Amino acid sequence: MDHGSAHAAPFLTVRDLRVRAVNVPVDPPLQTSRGPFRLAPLVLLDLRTEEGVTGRAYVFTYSPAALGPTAALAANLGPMIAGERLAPAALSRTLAARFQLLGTEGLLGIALALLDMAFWDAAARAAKLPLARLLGAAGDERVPAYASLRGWSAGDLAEESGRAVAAGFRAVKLKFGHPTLEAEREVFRAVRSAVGDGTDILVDPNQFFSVPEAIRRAHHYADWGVGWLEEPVRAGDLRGHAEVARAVPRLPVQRGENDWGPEGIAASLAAHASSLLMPDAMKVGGVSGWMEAAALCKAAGVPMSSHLFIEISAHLLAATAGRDRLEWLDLARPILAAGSPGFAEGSATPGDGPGFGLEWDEEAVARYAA
Ligand code: SMN
Ligand code: MG
Repeated sequence: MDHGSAHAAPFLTVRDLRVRAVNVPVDPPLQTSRGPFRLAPLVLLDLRTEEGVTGRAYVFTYSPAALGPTAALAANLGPMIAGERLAPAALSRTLAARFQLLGTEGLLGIALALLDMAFWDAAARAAKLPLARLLGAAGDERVPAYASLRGWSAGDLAEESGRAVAAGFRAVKLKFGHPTLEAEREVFRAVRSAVGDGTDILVDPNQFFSVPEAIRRAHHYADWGVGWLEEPVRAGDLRGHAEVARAVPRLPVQRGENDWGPEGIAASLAAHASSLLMPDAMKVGGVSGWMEAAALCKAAGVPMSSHLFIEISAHLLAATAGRDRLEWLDLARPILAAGSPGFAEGSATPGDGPGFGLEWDEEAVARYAA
């Protein structure tokens, strides 16, 4: 029997990094209980190899104040890996180990995740495989997606949610954390009347409440039929999340977007902080961190959703055994010429090109250069 070549394909070799910083308009602005996002500060990476394959990825630094420092950190990593063979998980581990004493959370963690995502993109492109297939998926998986809405008022959200359902979404997420429960009841009723009973309505107060207030409101949310309550209290308060989850078992508590690495996900699981988890592809440590976290969630029986980063998250969730839902909040679209997931009948599908398919819209990148 012909076993094909007895030798594996040769590794790519890292040449250098092209790092660019952009402030992309968020239009319409994304409203949260912590204030509006009118700009999405993104660091774009082209990881170039001696073999001519380029891996592409981006990260979101939340604040323009963090944009320059994160871009500088990413650029500083280039000379540390130039000439190295590009084995994605191994190279990420080796690089992270160089910062054991500094610690790999915060902006350095974001820069390391940026490189990890680009490593895996380059490896998949070289293998001529979509990232999902390189990770073992069939590649044609359909990942249920929800529309993460940007509005704040009852009127705006009723209109926005109606458009989302008309576009095919079967679930929407509202930013909550209004000063009064009455205001949230008004918002919920307006959205419910806009989307009908067949659409899940999820809510995300972005860490707005104290534990007692979160429990008080959660009882009402459960009566309304809210699909999940995301980050009701301070993100790092695992015990507080667990208290809310225990107090109102009818209402699934969701968290995870602010957990650093698989270690952060492991801590949440150990604390039984929530019945659902949604790691952020960036903060969890890129593809390598995601796959480790996915194994933890699967073993614990906790369904796993994504946070932002729709392009790579479609591939990651396709390859995630215990997947739940993809958050569709498309911040990078203004600077992309390609790479958006497919969407049909309420589900996202990973692109079928090599890697996870990002191509920059160079004219837009120049326009929004920081
Ligand atoms: C969110 C995250 C990042 C920026 C704005 C809003 C929100 C979400 O927590 O889950 O999308
Ligand atoms: Mg959130």
